[in-house]
Amino acid sequence: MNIEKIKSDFPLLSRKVNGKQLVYLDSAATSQKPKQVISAITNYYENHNANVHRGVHKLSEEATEAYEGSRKKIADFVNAKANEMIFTRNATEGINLVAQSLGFRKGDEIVSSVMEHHSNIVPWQMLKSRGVTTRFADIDEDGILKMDDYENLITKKTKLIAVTHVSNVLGTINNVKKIAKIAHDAGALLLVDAAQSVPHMPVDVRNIEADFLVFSGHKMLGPTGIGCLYGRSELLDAMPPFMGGGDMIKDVKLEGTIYNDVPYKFEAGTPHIAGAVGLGAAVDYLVKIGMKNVHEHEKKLVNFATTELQITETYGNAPENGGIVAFNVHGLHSHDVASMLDENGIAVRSGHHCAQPLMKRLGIVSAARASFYVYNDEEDITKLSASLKDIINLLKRKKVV
Ligand code: 7TS
Repeated sequence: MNIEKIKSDFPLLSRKVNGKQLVYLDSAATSQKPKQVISAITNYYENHNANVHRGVHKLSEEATEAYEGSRKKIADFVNAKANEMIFTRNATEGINLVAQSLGFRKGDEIVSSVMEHHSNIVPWQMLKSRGVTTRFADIDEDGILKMDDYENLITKKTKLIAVTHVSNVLGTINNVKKIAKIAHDAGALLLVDAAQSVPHMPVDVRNIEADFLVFSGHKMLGPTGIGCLYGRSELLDAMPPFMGGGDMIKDVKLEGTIYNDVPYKFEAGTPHIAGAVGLGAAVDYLVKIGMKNVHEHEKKLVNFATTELQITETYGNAPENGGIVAFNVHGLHSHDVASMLDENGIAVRSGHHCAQPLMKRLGIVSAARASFYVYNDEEDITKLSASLKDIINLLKRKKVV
């Protein structure tokens, strides 16, 4: 991978922050966008903009072709079929769609885990009002999910296991294929939160045997406001729609409505057409680099960062890590660390990372986090560790630590 060349595709990466060259290490929150994605969106609005699936006029045909072409491209990217790929706003909406439409009933059980993002906890907890119970698998000291816990928590009543493919804090890559087997052996379904995996490594929904899988476009070089839910056809066919309105119908009479086929049944209203086009361009960009190369590149970066950041306290020690390192400087709140790094133009996230139960499990209130992508290199990490060393030294001199 030619990182210099890749970096030059991202206009924002050339800007300065606080008078310093920007070092962007917050791609787990959202990635930057290459000019290829930005120009695909501009080109769509300048030359093809119209509503989809409605008119027979030329522009509407072109917009529909662009929208459906992107769906096919994105489906291929994770080895799904186009009609198994529903456009949502983001990963969060995909999880909520399944929670609301899968038909959970009183007495049903769900198994989530302590390492989930809130979006893979709260939608399940919200089903409590329907009499649904959610239990949580634990992690070990290395930040790896305890497989025994799944065996112990799963019962005849378990309808679904919901698990993240890659932790947005620890970076742990979970063995979701193994969890799929545990779920299926018990007659339960598996939902994989792939928000941190699809952007960074090859993901094949058939190989991991996921029944549902969600991800967000904005974390994979695409625009905000567009994401995807993959679902096995027979499951999606049997599920009622999440929202009603235009485009999700075949026939509407005042007496009742016949719904459209999947995926349209789940896409009520005018969709984010430009977003889908932008995400399609992002997938083209990633395919050109090759997802194996992306993963290998990030593995190298995370190994380098783990060594460099030994001056701090880091969390998680899984052998397979998806390009994320969370850390704390002793005696300092992560927001203060992130603010000091920002003064040097270094962008890292701080706080609870929408994973408060995980923070509690780790015995901390917050952490700083560096997350890597295709445009990062070892020099970015060296700048981070040099700044951290300065912070530590400075504060030691002031005897704050
Ligand atoms: N699941 C995981 C594992 C995530 O990391 C995130 C976002 C989501 C779901 C939700 O994605 P959304 O696009 O629907 O909001 N994670 C983060 C993060 O780590 N920092 O900011 C957002």
